Amino acid sequence: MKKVIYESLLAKKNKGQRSFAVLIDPDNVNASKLDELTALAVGAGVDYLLVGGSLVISNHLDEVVQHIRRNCSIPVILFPGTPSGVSRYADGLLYLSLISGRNPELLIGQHVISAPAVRKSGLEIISTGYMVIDGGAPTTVSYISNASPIPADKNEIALCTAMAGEMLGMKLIYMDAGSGARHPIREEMIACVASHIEIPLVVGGGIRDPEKAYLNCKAGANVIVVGNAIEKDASLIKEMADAVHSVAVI
Ligand code: 1GP
Repeated sequence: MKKVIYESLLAKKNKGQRSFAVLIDPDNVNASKLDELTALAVGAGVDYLLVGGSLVISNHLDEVVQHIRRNCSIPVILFPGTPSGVSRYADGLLYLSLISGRNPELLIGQHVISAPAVRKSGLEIISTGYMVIDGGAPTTVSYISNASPIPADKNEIALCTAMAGEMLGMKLIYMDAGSGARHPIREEMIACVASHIEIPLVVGGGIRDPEKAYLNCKAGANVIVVGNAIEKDASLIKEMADAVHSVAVI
């Protein structure tokens, strides 16, 4: 099993370095948009490109991933909403189990169905405890998952969920307020979870400005994911990356 991406994440965590990931939704890009995003990402020193979404309607995931790979060497990690969100051209795949919900299909059911294809893909598989946190309004992920998000002020539920995920052997915890969330996750919750787990913590959903990205990192996030805000204003990539990389706390 490949471990290149995960080992790089662990090495950065051990050195106190934060990472910045840009989320690309295949439904919202064409070739020229991808050229623009990858050029900005390379210039800004973006650490990872996540590709996927809760609801991928278009049928050009392979094309999108191949286009990115031709343009740059930033690792491409799939962030699939469904088993069809897999492309063998990527570098890795967040193998998400929705541990904040109680929908058996998203905890294990779809994994069983997609396991042979995922194994055959040859991708680096990163087992991820995926936690959806209430972002103040329903998001695509909260609707599609048919599972209640963790209330935004229930730090102890988030903490116990993340601890359980870690003890079950998951390699990452991804706390997500959902794409375009009205309210991003509070720093108090991030700090509470980060101080009780040893595996890397990914945070995303509704982060719109570099200040928020910075504060999330200070609170303990190891990787910040931004999608929507960058779709609206790609020039934010550099400011966001600089803010995230400016935090170096062990
Ligand atoms: C969503 O965490 C990601 O799953 C990113 O969210 O699109 O709101 O940045 P945004």
